[in-house]
This record gives sequence, structure tokens and C-alpha cells, in this order.
Amino acid sequence: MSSSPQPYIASSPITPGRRRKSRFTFKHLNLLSQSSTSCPLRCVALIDYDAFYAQVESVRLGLPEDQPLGVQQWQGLIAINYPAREFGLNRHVTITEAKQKCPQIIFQHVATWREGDDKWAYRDDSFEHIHTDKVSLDPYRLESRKSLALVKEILPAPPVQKVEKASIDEVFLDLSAQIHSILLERFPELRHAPHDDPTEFLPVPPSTALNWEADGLIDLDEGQAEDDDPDWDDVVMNIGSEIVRGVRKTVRDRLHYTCSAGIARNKMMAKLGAGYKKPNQQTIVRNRAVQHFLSGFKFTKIRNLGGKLGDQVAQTFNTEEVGELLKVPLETIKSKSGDDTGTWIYNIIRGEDSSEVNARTQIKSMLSAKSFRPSINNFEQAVRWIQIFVSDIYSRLVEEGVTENKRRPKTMNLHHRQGGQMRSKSVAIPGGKKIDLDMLFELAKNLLQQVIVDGRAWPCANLSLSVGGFEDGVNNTKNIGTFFVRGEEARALQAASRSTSATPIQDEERPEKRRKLDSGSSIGRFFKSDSLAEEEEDQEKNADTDGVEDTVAPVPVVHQQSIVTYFCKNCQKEIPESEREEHQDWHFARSLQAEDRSSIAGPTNSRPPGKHASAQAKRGVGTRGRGRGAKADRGQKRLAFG
Ligand code: DCP
Ligand code: CA
Repeated sequence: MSSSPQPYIASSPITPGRRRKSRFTFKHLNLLSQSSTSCPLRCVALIDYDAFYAQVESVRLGLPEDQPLGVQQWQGLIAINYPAREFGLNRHVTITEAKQKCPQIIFQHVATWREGDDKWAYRDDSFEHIHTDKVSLDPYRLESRKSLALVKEILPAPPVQKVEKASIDEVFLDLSAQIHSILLERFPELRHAPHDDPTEFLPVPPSTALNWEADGLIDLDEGQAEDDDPDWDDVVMNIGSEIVRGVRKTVRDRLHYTCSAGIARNKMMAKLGAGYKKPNQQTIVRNRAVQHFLSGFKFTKIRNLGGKLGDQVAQTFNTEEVGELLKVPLETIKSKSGDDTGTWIYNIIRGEDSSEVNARTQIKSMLSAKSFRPSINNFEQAVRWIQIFVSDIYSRLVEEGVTENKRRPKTMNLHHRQGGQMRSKSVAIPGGKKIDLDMLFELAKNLLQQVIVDGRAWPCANLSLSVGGFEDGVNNTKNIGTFFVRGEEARALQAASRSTSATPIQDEERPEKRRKLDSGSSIGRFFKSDSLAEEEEDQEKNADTDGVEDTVAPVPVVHQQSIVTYFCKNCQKEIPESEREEHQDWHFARSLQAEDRSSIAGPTNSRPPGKHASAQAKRGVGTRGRGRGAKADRGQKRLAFG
């Protein structure tokens, strides 16, 4: 991940007037066949769908392509299609403004989960139900998956095919190996190195080798001219462009989506290229055009320089312009940003990026979240959301093949935010047991109980549930279903609950947003944060935040008249009325936890919230059913959902 080797600024035998040989060698050609990141002939593309969610909705609704449409989430807009953008709209405008500027616009609200439903749905009234619905991005995920599958179908099979899903609507393709085979087909003179010497320079390409058709070409660097003889890197880009045009056409024909693309020598340049001209266009950044292209950008537009790292660099060097930063010597950048980061920055602004197109497309984690405005204040409310999160995650797990035991997550996490504190609890998902809604719900509820037992659970401003640590499932279907008896299931669950205490990440109290990229002072850290960012992206894109900056809702005013109390039968004590809900929740949580733990001794050292703790808090515990057998007891009666 450090500096990109750039071996191709090689001296090739050039005669005045016309070059006899290419600058590239047979060895370079061989590197191309291996999709090597150090190959100077490398070709990478980024395909980015135009106004993705908006297109999904337009196609689903069968609307004419020129119909302006905005995708609504509560009172905000999260995607605006290109016909609507012609009216000057973007996703930061309000619905009222959008309507004013473009009266014919259609707003489509995203699908939502609603309590009691076992599937998300499009509803006419969802924008009025921010407090009871949770957005579902499943329709977009499904379309994203469908189009990724199509792209993979169009391209040659792996290992020639190298496809990386970069986000819900972006995909990187390393086209090198495919282009290599096309080159050999079209230019047989490239098949064998003279004297089998890989260091031999390639012959020059025929001048008829290039046909840019309708490509968006970035102007060449200073000192380069269109009528200069092309070299093989130009031919490679030309073939890459042809492939991408074909992919885009098939996607358009079969799925009716338009997308834009960038074609260049690496991921970073491809990404910049893709955003250069939208919609429905592709931009080629030839190697001879890289410097010219880059100099027109602020470096904060560069992939991985958009966040804090970019801000820090801008502050340190007092500029955001690539052109200005190019003047800073490597040693100076290194002295300010550290050796690794400095070298990386130095190279990236010169258009050099050796990061690989990583064909891993498997999901690492799934998250379902909701921010509450106003905050929620009791166990029942929280459990209702947990139920929705579980349904959401379970439906995605089914998509992921969990019911056929293809893959399964190993852990479940619950994050809970109260005031400025984020707490998280985690539990191992018991292996060898079928993952179903009930099982996930029990685990999640148990995590919630743990949060409540710790106290300070309310008011809660955000809850999020995630599963992660996916592994390939073992084929143990014969053990599932009839084989398990209740007691065993209960024990499996108990084991899982107990294992939380051994899980190092459980009960982590942390300042808000600790996981955000906090410093760019080391490139190692920076790239680690990149992979974290991936998970965060999953979180962000699934989180239901009502489009409002997450702020802590004010604590509801409770009338703290000290004389007002209620008598807790469990504790046989007077408890302040203001603590009633939390106190009851505490008992409830303790009792369920005790049930789950079955014969494990009840709490001796935990105290209910407030100063009125009592050893009698245990009273009543142990008289109810156990494990799954307890399903229809008080818990269910109190919860009453669906
Ligand atoms: N998205 C979102 N909130 C954001 C950014 C994006 O919900 N702040 C969703 C809606 C977008 C989708 O992700 O349709 C893809 O994001 P893009 O940034 O690629 O934006 P678009 O695809 O909508 O537009 P463009 O044509 O500019 O790529
Ligand atoms: Ca897009």
C-alpha cells in the first residue's frame, strides 16, 4: 500500500520523428495478464449508477425516463433523478423547495418496516410514521445485487474477471486480464517475445488500433498531442472503454438503469473519471492525460482524501489544490504527515494508486438501526424496535443464504446510545442451531436486558442491532429441527448469553463516534480505518436517522416531587414515581435474564437503578418457565406486539 511502482517511464528506443518500439515490454504485457497492480498497462473502471435510488423507483413504477422524481425519506430527499436535477434540485433541498422549483416532480417515499409486519412495504402514509416505521433499503439492495450479478455474467469468468462492489451503486472492474486476451487476439505480434526475452520492447501499435467512438476523453497533458503515435496503454484504455460501453449497454437493456463510468489506470483515477460527466456517460483518463485531469481538482475530491485526512493535509499545507500540493517536495510532506502517509499523499496526487480491485464481495456485517426523536423511554418501546431490527436483519440473512446454511453470522451486537454515551453488548450466536427469527429475537432481547440492567438506559436516542463475523455454514441440517429438544435449545441459548461475559468487546462504554477516522498520522492506521469505514458505510446506509443530524433529544421533564412514590411489591419498598418505569424495567430485565440463566444463581451484587435497591429484587425470580419455554409468559404479555 505504499508507493506505486512506475516502471514505465522507461527509455525506449526512439528515433527522431517516429518511434520504432513501444515504451512497454513483453514483461509488462505479462503483468497485464495477471492483473498486477504494478503493471504500467493496467486498466481499471468504476461504474457508478446515476441517481441510483431514484432510478430504482422510476423503473419500479414504470415512469417515463424524463419524469422528475425524488426519493423521500421522512421529510428529506435522499436521491434526485437527473430530469429533476435540470430544475436545479439536489438532495439537500427541502420537499417544499423541490415542489416550488419543479411542480411536476413525483416524490416516492422509501419502503418501511412497520411493527407487526414481517416484510417491508411501500406505504402512502409512511412519511407520517417516522416514530413507528423504520426505513428499508432492501429494494435498492436487491437491485444492486441484481445488477452486480448481471455485470459478473457479462464479463469472463474469474480469475480473469475482477469485480469489487464498492458501494450500493458502485463497482470497480479490473479489466487488465480481459484486455490482455483481447490484445493477443487482435494483435498476434504480441503473442511471443522475440528470442523469448521478456525485457524486449513491444512493437508499436498500428495507428488504426484506436477508435474512441463516443468516448469522453480527457484532454492530454501539456507536451502531449493527439497526433502523437499512440502506445499500448492508449490501446488498452480503448479496449477497456469498449468493454465498459458493452457492460453499460447490457445493464441498460436488461435492467433499464443508466450508469456512468470512469476508465483509467487505477481505482482512484477511475473514480474521478466516473464522476466527471454524468449521467449516462463514460470518461477515459489516458495515462497521458492524468496530470492535466488531476490538476483541475481539489485533492479533497480524491478517493480517501475526502475525509479528515484531506482536511488535515489542507490545513497543514494551506491549500486544497492538487496543483499547489504538487509543488511540495516529498520530504516536506513526509515530515508533516509521517513517512507512509506522506509517501501515499505524494503519489496519489500524481495519479498513482496501486490498490487492488478486491473481488471479495461477501457481506461482512448487517446492521439495522434507528435514531429516536424524541428519545424512547422504556423497555417495551425498545423491544418493539428490536423486533423490527430482527425482522429486517433476518430477511437479509435469508437473502444471504442463511436458511440453506450457506453462510451464517457468529456474533450479534447491540449498540445503545443514551446521552453522549454509546454502549454496546455482544453475544455469540450459538453454532449448530438453526438461525431463525425467534432465535435472533431472543438473543437481541437478551442484549437489551443487559443494557437495562446496567442502568442509565433511558432516554435512549439510538439503538442499533448488527450481526457479523460471517462464516461459511456447515451442512448440519440433519441436526436442525426435530433433533433439538427444548431443553437443549434453552441450554444453547444460555451458553450464548453467558458467553457475552467472556466477549472482550461486550459492555464497551465509549465516547460517541470513537470509530470514526480520528487521525491520518499513520498510513497504516489510515487504511485500517478504511476497512472500518466499510463497516460504517453499511451502518450508515442502513441506519434510519430521519435525515436529521443525530443529536441527543432533551430528557423529558419528569416531575421530581420527592413525595410522589409508588410501592414496589418486589422490593417491598417505596420507589420514586419518576423512577417507576426504569425500576420496573430493571425487574423485568433481571427476571428474564435469570430465566435465561436457568439454574445460575440470581443477582447478588447488581442493584436496581436508583438508591432503593434491595436484595429482595430477586424475589419472584425462578418461578417462571425457562429458556424458550418461557416465551408465552409475562414477557410476551407485556410486549404485545403484532
Ligand atoms: N444515498 C443516501 N444518502 C446520501 C448519499 C447517498 O441515501 N447522503 C443513497 C441514495 C443514492 C445512493 O445512495 O441514490 C447512491 O449514492 P450516490 O452518491 O452515488 O448518489 P446518486 O446515485 O443518487 O447520484 P449520482 O448520479 O450523483 O451518483
Ligand atoms: Ca451513483
